Amino acid sequence: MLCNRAIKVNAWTQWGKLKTVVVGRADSACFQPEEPAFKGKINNKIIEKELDWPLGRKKQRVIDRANNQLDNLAIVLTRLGVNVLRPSPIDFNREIKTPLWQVNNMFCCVCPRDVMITIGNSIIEATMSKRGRFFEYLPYRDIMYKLWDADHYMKWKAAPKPSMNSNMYWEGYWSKFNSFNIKSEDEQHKLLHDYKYVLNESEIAFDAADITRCGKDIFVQHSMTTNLRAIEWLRRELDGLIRVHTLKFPYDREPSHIDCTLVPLRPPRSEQRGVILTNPERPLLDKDKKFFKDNGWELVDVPMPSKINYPMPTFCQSSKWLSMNLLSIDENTVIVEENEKDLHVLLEKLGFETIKIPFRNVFEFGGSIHCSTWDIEREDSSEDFFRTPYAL
Ligand code: ABU
Repeated sequence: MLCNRAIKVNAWTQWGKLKTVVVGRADSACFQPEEPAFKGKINNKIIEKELDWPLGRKKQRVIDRANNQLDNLAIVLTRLGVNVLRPSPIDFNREIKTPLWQVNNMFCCVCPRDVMITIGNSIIEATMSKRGRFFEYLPYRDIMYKLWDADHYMKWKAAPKPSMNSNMYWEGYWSKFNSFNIKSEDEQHKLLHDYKYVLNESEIAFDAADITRCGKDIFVQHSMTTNLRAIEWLRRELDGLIRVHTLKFPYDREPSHIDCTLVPLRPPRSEQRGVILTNPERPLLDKDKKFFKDNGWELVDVPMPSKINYPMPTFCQSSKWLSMNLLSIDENTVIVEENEKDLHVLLEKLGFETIKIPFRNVFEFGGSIHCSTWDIEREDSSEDFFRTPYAL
C-alpha cells in the first residue's frame, strides 16, 4: 500500500503540493444511527412521510456507486503523482455497547477528514462527537502503523476519548432546533448568538474536520461537533508549535465541519493577496474578517451551489455547501465536483486550474471531495502568514 518513496508525515497547510493522501472507502457503510447528537433528516417529503430514519447497512448498489467515484478520485490523484493510501473498512453493521450507552450500528470510513488530521509531523486522532462514530479510528490503524514504521519523526496523538454519556449533550436541542422557524426573529437571533449546540462543554469532544490549517496558525470552528474544551485541548497540546484560533459562524444554525464554510486556497505573497473561499450564508464575525484582511488575505464568497446537486440526495445529511468542499493539489490546482460550474468559473478567474470529477454519489456518506480525503504529506512548512495580531 505504501509507495517505494519514503513518506514523511508533514502537512501544515491546505495548499502545499500534495504528496501523500488517504482516500476513503464506502465498503460496509451504514446509516448513521440516531442518538443524542444526531437526528436523521430525509430530504424528500414523500419518503419522509412513509419511512423512519433507517438503521443498518446501506444498499450494496448505493455503496458500489460511491466506491466507483471514490476509486476514480484515487486514480485521478495517482495520475497527478500523488501517493494514495486507502483505509481498511471494518464491519460497520455491528452494535456498539459501552457501560454507558449503546447504538445499533456504526457509520463508515468514507470521510477520514472527520477523524484524522495531520498537523506538521503529528497525526491527531479526534475524539469524535457522535456515538456511532466512536470507533471510526479503527479503519485507519493499519495506515497509522505503516506511517509509524516509515517515518521515525512522526508523532501520534490520540485525543482523550469522551464518555459520550447523555450528559454530554443538550437534551432539548432538537426540539429547540425544530421549532426554530416558528420563533420570532428576535428569539431566532438570540439562539443563533448564544452558540448553544447539541454538544455541551462537559467533556472534550471534536471532529477533526472542524480544523483548517494555514502554516503556523490553525483555525477551529466551535460547532455541533467541536466544543470549546476541545479547542483548549488542541491549544495546550500544540503550544509552542502552532497558534490555535477559535472561529464562530453565528448565522450557521447547525455548524459542523469547517470545510463547507471557510476554505483557504493560496497564501498571501509579496505580490498578491491570499485567497480564502467563504460561504455567503455563513459570514465570519467582523473581527475575524479584519484579522484575515489585515494579514493580506482576500475573502471570496462562493456562488450558490449548482441546481443539479441541490436538492441534496435523499439520505444526505450535509448541507448544499458541499459545493465548496474541494481538495487542493497545490497553490494553483484544485479538484472540484463536476456539476459546480459557477464555482469552476470563479476559481478559474482567480487563476486556479480546476480538475472536475463526479462525486454526488458520495454525498450521502458524509461529505464531498475534501471530506473524503486526509492529507498526510504536503510540501509546506510552519510559515507565519499572520504577523498582524487581532485588533482589540
Ligand atoms: N461534512 C461536511 C458537512 C458540512 C456541511 O454540511 O455544511
